[in-house]
Amino acid sequence: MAYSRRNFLAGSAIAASATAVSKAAMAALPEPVIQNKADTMPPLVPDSGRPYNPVVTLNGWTCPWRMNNGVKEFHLVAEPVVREMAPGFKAHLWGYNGQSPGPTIEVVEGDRVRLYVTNKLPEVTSIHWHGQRLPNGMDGVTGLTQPAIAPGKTFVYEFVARRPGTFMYHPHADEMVQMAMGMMGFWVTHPRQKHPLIDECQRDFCFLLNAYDIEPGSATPKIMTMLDFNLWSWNSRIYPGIDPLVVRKNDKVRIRVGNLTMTNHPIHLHGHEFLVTGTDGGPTPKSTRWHEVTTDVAVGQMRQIEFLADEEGDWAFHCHKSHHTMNAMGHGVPTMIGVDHRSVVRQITKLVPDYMAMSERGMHDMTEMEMPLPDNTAPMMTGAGPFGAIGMGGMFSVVKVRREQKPGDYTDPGWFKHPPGTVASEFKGQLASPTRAPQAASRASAATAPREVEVTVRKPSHHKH
Ligand SMILES: [Cu+2]
Repeated sequence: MAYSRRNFLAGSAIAASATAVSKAAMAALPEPVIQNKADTMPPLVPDSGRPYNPVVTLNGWTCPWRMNNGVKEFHLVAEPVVREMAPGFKAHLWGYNGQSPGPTIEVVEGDRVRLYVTNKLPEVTSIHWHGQRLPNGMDGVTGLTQPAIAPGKTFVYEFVARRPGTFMYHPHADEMVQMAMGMMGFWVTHPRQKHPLIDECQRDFCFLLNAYDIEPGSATPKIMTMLDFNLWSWNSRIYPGIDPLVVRKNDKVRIRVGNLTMTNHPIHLHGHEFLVTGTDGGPTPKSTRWHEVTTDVAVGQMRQIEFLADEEGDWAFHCHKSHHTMNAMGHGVPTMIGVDHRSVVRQITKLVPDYMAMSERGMHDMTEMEMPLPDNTAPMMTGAGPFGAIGMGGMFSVVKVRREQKPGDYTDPGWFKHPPGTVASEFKGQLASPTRAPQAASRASAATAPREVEVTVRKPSHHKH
């Protein structure tokens, strides 16, 4: 669907912001465009400047710009925001233009870009344009290349987007706090003309990996957390709050991922192999590309993957660290698999009637449990699929490949309707009893045979030992 900027503005509940900066001062600036929803907005087809095939930001949007004498002008407002991380769960974050992450900046190689940054936070900030070639004084490092942007002040950055690729932006002032609070955004520089290393794609998605530590029942991240985050998110959304990546069968698909968490994320796609076609340094030489189904994105890195979506279905797409596909879990939960703790539960239930014993059979039961949760808390593992509970949270989504999807249509087609006979199902025939492998001859002698030890009970253990 070809959305003009007018349609985009009309259809996306955007409002001009009433800023603390004086009206006269703001008159010269492009009006900041504020977003108040966490929906995935349709691609913003450029209505000025060089043409390009725009990206789709997962649960996000692209920042509209103003052309001023050949310069593309953007206006970012750093401010406290309320981000709906999943339906029913709102976090009090810091971000840009009403959301966290901020809007995606899309420009074309060779564009001169002017970015106004207004600080409406209670403390100083700055923006670093992660990965860009630019004059040193535009690099955004507080104290090193510029003075900090004080609350209420607006700074202007200007440089030429010199190389095409996938980039990010984030503060370089009180970074630990400001990034833990959600301040970050995506940046895509499209090639100016046909590029030998950049293929045309029909779908081009982007999102940032981020993480928060928000205690169940509260709304503000704990900014001192370094490792034990409990919300692993894509664009400050957690599954099932992350939209599906909807594509038409046989579309060439590009997905751009940037990592601004404190750990690496092996990003895994089901049903297809992809090539890593771009990194932080831009497009990769063709001789360095090989097919994979998982690519690790380290802290501060960007990765760009591409594949031909030629297999219809609902394909899982997720971080392969299994703790990163869960929500708001306490890490102090002991492992109870194999432990018969029924008698203990009976004792505790006398004291605490609502007490729920966890998972002596594994944790899948948690997905179907109607457990009372504190207000403003996302369930730990969730998502209802056509066959029952999906049992996923956090960094998980679905790539939906459909034959009947119209070109450029991103609306969710619902669950895949599998052709008859193509779904795994219960076997109802006669089962043969298993044949055990015979003992090796050298082990037969009683003198040399190791004493068989069978471990039956794993003691409740703690994550931190
Ligand atoms: Cu991960």
